[in-house]
This record gives sequence, C-alpha cells and structure tokens, in this order.
Amino acid sequence: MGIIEKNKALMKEISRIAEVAGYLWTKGWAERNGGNISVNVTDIMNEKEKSIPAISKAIPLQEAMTELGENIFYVTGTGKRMRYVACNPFENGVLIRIAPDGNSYEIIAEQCILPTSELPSHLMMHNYLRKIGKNNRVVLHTHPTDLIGMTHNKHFLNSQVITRTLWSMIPECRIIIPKGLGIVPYEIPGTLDLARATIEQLKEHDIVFWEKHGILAVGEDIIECFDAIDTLNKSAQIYFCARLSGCDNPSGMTDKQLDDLVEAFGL
Ligand code: 2HA
Ligand code: ZN
Repeated sequence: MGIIEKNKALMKEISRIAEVAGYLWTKGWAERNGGNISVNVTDIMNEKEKSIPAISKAIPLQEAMTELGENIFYVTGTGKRMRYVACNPFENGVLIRIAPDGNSYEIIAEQCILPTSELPSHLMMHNYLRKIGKNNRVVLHTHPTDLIGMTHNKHFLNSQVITRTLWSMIPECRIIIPKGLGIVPYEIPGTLDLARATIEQLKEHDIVFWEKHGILAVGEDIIECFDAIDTLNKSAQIYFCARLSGCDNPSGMTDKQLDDLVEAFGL
C-alpha cells in the first residue's frame, strides 16, 4: 500500500468526491466528460505525504497562484467521465502539488493523467478565495439540464430575476442558497476570461451560472456543494412543472413568505 492510501482522512475525502461524481452522472448532469471537480486536500495530509516525489515534470501555469504555493489538490482528469471517477477516482483524477512560487504544478499521485481543461480557472478561483480569507476547499462544475435550460431564456440572465424565481419555488431553496446566484454571460469553456468573470460573481455568491453551459459552486464541503446545486435544479424542475400544470407565469412564494424564512432561519 502506498503512503497516500494509508491516509484515512484523505481516502475518505476522495471517496466523498467519488460519491458526488456518481450523483452527477445518475442525475444526467455529466454527459461524456462534462463537468470537473477540484478539492484542496492540503490540510488532511502530513508533511511526509505532502513531499512525496512528483511523477511528472513541472507543468507551467499561465498565471502565478501566489496564495496556493505547496498546496495539494485532487482534480478530475481531462477528458475523464464522472461515471468512471465514481468507481475509480485515482484512474480518472490526480493529486497535484503547486510549486512554492505558484508558477507551476506537478502530479504526485497516482498516475500521470493530465488534470481537467478547467484547471487554470479552478486554481484562479481557489487562489482568489484564499486571498480573501475564505476556506472554500471545493470547486464543483457540472451541467444540470433544467438549470441550463433556464439560462436559454434571456429573461433569466439576470441574477436577481433567476434568484427570486428559484428561491420562490420551494422554501428550502431560500434557506440553502441564501446568497443567491451569480450569472456569467456565455464564454468559451476553459478560458481564463470565463474564470475572471466567475470570480467577479464569487464576490457576492457561492454559486454561479454559466449561460448555456452549466453551473459552478464553491464551498467547504463537496456534499454541500452538490446539495446546493441539487436544490436549485429541483426548483427549476418545479418551475417547469408549474408551467406544465397550466400556470403560464408561476409567481412562486410571495416576498413576505420569503422574508419570513429569513427571520425564521436567521439567514
Ligand atoms: O470538463 O465541462 O466545461 C468538461 C467541461 C468543460
Ligand atoms: Zn462544462
């Protein structure tokens, strides 16, 4: 057994990532290689584990990740499918270590698989969140069908409008996503422009829509990130069901009903 596999906390975290990858696939949100996950696991590794020899050469990053020097991340692999991450997280993802100066990274386990094409944008987000003092260890990106469908409607490409609509479909949504949603107009996937626009939205939100593409959530815990997206998608489904039931423009819960939740749950 390798040094990495002996770390029970790390293995538990990797199995939680695999659990969520399985949910993304069974939900139908992870066609082919859709979606990607990165989790900062530095805090659950000891010094010896953190300094294991690299299995790749240093791979340069386009921008220095000054806040992430020597940090270690589990990241899903480029072109890898969530349904396979679910059963074999180390054959479909890697542990990477950022160089002390933040200018490059190297792969340290288990196999030399290249990380997701969205790695630069994930790292930019981790770097930004660390800079502002947040302990958001997780960046989760996926393609939830119902939510993406809503971003095809121009009316919903407004943070306040889509937040109000989804909040008002079911009380849990107001409670579980208290900061609402950010919106990023369409950008080419995997680009730093998409990352920069997302970071702007992360100043006020933990969940950001990418128009006609998908959703990105940041947080401390991967299961909670999944739960938040799942709750939002459920709200979107209720919106569509309300329309199918004959209500052309479901108004949802009233402002007063939403405000009462803020008071009742101390949001
Ligand atoms: O990893 O979802 O946005 C595939 C994607 C890119
Ligand atoms: Zn995507």
